[in-house]
Amino acid sequence: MFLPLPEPGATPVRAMTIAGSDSGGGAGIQADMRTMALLGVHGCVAVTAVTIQNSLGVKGFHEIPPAVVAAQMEVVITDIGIQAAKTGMLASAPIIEAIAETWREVAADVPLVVDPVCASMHGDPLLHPSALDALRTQLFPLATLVTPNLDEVRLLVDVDVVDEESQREAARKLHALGPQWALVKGGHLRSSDTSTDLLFDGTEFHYFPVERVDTGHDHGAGDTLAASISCALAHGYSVTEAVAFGKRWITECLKAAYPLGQGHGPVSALFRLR
Ligand code: PXL
Repeated sequence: MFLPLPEPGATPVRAMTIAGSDSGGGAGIQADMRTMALLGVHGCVAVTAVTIQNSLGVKGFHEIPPAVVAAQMEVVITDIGIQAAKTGMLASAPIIEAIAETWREVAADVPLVVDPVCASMHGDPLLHPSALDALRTQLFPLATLVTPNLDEVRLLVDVDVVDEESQREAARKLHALGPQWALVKGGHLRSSDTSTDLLFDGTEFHYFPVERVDTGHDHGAGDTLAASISCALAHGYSVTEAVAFGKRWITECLKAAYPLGQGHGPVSALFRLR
């Protein structure tokens, strides 16, 4: 369940989140940093957008200029150094292009988890529709792993995942866009008590059945899963090991989810403090 912790005073393993800020603290950068910290990983940040949101939804967002996103990445990666990164909300095509260009220049060999965030759980858009192509053509080919949810799968490769066969078809189509691995979540498939995620490397299908946790509070679940996978990759785990680890972590975070405000509460990594 946990990753090796650093000794006090020793420099921890570092991971970077390239993502948006959630003013409500449940998702985005705030969720990523919480998971990184509670797994003993030093989290670094390239902020892409500042959302104005609470538990009821996203009221709007302010985009960070692409050059500022790129500069955050560059100064951190060339000084502090990172062993893995993840992307979340990227907002626009110019931001995605700046991230991809910088990644190719300074981090080409670092494991990268791309969580292709398109909308909030309330359906509020977090990515301009015109940016889908940049995601597919610029960022996916750089990814070690992509982790779309089923709505994102539909937008990206036009597959409705309703059963195991369509889940495999989605994995094949996502993999064809260039990432080394594609994870197709089974979280929204309602046919069984377990949720089975499918991981594909272009050759073999790997299945990850996990206990389904029914909670009304799952804000930040996708972010937390991708962040925990990036932490395990930063520690040198293989992709299959890192996904297995991430599934265990998000299951515990879902069990610990709590109500917040008048709407949806977040998944919680805080269980780790007990
Ligand atoms: O959970 C996806 C997500 C990612 N990043 C930010 C968000 C959300 C969902 O609301 O606000 C900033």
